[in-house]
Amino acid sequence: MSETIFTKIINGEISADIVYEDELCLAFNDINPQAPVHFLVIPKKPVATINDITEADREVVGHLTFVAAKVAKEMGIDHEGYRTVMNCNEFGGQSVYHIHLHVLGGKLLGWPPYTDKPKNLE
Ligand code: DGP
Repeated sequence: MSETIFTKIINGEISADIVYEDELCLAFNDINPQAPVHFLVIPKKPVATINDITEADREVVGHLTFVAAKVAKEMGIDHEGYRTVMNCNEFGGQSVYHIHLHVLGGKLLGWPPYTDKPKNLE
């Protein structure tokens, strides 16, 4: 897969507001927050989309959720609640092709996550 902006963040080539890091993953605040708290948890291994996850990635993919919950707790949004989202491809609204778990919280979130009739129901 071609390198994305997230690889540059992992390699320290561009800066990000990093909130957590370990050997498997990195978490940093989203540059375009959609909620008072909005950070991304990404694997250090580049995987383009959820569709590209292999058997070998099972541990790290599970670890993303573990880290999301740990950081959410540290940020004090665990009790009121928050949302995790991983977008996939065009219909999912994915714009960076390096999987990432969005963690959104700090206010009551709306549902469903679209305003127009979704394309697949037209
Ligand atoms: P998605 O649309 O699900 O692929 O989400 C990509 C997110 O990545 C989007 O919410 C904005 C965020 N993002 C893109 N480029 C950067 C960047 O350079 N720094 C940070 N912190 N976030 C970025």
